[in-house]
Amino acid sequence: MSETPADYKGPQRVLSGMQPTGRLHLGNYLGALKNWVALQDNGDLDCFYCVVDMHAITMPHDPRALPDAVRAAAAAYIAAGVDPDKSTIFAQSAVPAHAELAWIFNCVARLGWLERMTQFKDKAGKDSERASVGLFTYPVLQAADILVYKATHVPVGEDQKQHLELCRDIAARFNRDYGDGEAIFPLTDPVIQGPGARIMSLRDGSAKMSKSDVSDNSRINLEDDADAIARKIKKAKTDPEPLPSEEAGLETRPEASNLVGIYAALTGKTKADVLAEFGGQGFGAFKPALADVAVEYLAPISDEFRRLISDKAEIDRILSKGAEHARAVADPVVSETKRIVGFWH
Ligand code: AQP
Repeated sequence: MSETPADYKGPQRVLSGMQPTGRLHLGNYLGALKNWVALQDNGDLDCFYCVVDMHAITMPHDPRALPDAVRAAAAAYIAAGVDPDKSTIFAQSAVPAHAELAWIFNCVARLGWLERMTQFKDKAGKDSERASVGLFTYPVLQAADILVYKATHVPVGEDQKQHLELCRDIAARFNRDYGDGEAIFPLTDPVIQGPGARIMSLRDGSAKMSKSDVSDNSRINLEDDADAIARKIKKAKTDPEPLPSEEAGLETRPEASNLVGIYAALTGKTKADVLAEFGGQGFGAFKPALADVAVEYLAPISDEFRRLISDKAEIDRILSKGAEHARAVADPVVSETKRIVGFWH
């Protein structure tokens, strides 16, 4: 039996999600959302985009704020171009099949696989004994999120690469243990592409841009206005050297490399193109050019976000409709899986 994706005969589906753990930022957009929209507009793929609120409770959270945070994430998806008439947008917790499949996958994944996950080590910090068990098994739930739709493509940023390898390991192990010669689950392909796949903090070129960074100046939020964007780029950490003319000159300059990468991702150019234009110039010239590009790009997204977020009823309608469709696809997959592992039926 071969376990390659080519073996898998099911429909081509896309699944991805974001945590409602804060305001979505440029890293979330360039690393993932932009590719979500491209895959949706490709036309041949059935796309499922969820707000992963079950993942959000793996860390301390405010239960009163969570429902609105889910609505805000859904509004950001739509403002960024995810079309609820073309893609299924829903809250993860509204589809119980994710949790059911996660339990089965907890019994497929091996402890050693999870112990290698670097995101757990980063998020748990030094006192990992006090981290929730949910944070440890987070990648297993993520595999269930994906495979409960038998998704074949998952557009994510580079930081998710290791989790997607684990998802493939779980699918391969399940297929081998239970498949009887058949690929029950696809070996999902990560879609990680473009200069935006890893956007770094504006305050520290060695840390990724993140919702949970305590400094708001470290990120550009999708809902920031023009003044905030220009101010954050002006304050972004850099070095005193002018920009190099060749990409190799960025290798030891993480902050410069990050800003050039952001410019490239926003303009659809390569880093080499950007350096051909700005090589030899200092940040005094480059930062205002980057701010102009970022403001022009993000203004329609933040305007649309503000319009959508003021209409809670409309967002709830979209989330309810999405959940209904998601359940209709996910429930039969879980029923089939339960039968395969031998549960009473
Ligand atoms: N800096 C980044 N560059 C490129 N892609 C990124 N992603 C996140 N940060 C960057 C991608 O965004 C998607 C959603 O991520 P998530 O909400 O599940 O959580 P995360 O990866 O842990 O993102 P954050 O912003 O750092 O959130 P917190 O602070 O809550 O942990 C994923 O596809 C991710 O790759």
